[in-house]
Amino acid sequence: MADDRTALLVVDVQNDFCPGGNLAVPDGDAVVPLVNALGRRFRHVVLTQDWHPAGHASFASSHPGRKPFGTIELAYGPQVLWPDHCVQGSTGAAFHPGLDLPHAEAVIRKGYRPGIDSYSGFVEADRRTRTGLEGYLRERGIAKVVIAGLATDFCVNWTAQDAARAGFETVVVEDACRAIDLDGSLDRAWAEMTAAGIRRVSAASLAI
Ligand code: VGL
Ligand code: ZN
Repeated sequence: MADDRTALLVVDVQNDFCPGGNLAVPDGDAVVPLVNALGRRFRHVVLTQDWHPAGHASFASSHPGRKPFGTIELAYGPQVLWPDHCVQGSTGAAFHPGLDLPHAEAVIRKGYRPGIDSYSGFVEADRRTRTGLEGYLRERGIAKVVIAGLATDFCVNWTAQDAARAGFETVVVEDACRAIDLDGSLDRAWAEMTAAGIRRVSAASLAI
């Protein structure tokens, strides 16, 4: 059992990121049993939830003539355009029905400002707007975060990097994550996470 200063951070295990969803991550639902089993090893579990208003700036449909998976320039920099996904209150935005984490203590929603995306659970894509997660974890006395969920190369990667940057000991459980893998983004994500001192483990080898 993990100690009181360690939290499991479950990133975006939502219907739209699972097969049949609007932005399905290949094999995304395969993380559900692993995340559930991991959850039983932690006293403290926190979830993130991608939570966009209709017409969000990250949706290709909000930019006439643009297609999903292209890139545009927004005020804060380049933005990948996605299919409409995780619209507030929709079934797609709901957690996967198989997720079984009744003791989860907080849900941090992100990406709810119409003009700002947020892959990270900590800081939105403008790199200024904070979700409150860092303050929440600090106030709770958390020093170490173990991260699992979707997608490895986007929300898991950005969340892990911001966790490490904020000074949390950061571990990513590789087999409890699945990737979108857009133009080599998965290899890049692991290179970035490794360079940031983030530990990459399997659920079986995780020592907590
Ligand atoms: C995500 C793309 C857009 C993710 C969220 O959870 O990785 N990816 N919104
Ligand atoms: Zn999103």
